[in-house]
Amino acid sequence: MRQSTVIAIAAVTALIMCVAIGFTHPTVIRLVSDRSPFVVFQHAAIPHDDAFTADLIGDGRKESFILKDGRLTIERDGTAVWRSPFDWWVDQAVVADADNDGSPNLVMSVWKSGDYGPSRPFWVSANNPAVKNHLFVFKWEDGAMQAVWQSSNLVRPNCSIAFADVDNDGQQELVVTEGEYADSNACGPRFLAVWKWDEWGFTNLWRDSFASHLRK
Ligand SMILES: [Ca+2]
Ligand SMILES: [Ca+2]
Repeated sequence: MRQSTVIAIAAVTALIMCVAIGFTHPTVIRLVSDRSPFVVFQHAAIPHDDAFTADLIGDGRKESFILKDGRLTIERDGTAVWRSPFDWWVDQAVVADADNDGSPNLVMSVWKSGDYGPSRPFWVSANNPAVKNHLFVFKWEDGAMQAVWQSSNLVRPNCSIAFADVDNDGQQELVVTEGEYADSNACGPRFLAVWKWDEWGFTNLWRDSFASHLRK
């Protein structure tokens, strides 16, 4: 999708779950772009902990996804079928068809490094340059979780991730707010960006300052 294609779309809506520390009540902020067709509703300031259901396995039954203290647990009938590794801090998890192959993916925003312990929140190591944000794409296949794609250190951390068909082409795009590693304790959104799966990994389609698209 090129910028010209994006501009041609009349109105598009996406949901962004913006993760911010220190807030307990979600705030709905309408983001309207003057320079792009993206109309984004930001469900801001949710706690890191989260719980939702989705059918990742693809058999028509929904699994439970419980994100607590940086670890994601997937349960089925009350039994854990997968847990994120101890040395990941999972900031956010969503189930969406990230690679547009028709099957659901588990997509996680993960903070990790080689030198922080299994239970330490990422902000404790915020000054450690080795702690970086990653985007991981997995799928459930052959009875187990399989990695589809795992980013190296992201240039900018994702504060929030969401998938939506923002250009109405029938395929999902990844819509993110991006912060800066220098923002230590909370990932403050600096940029709004749209990415698309491109054979192997995501290609950036569009990025602009977050503030320029914010209108309460
Ligand atoms: Ca998929
Ligand atoms: Ca699309």
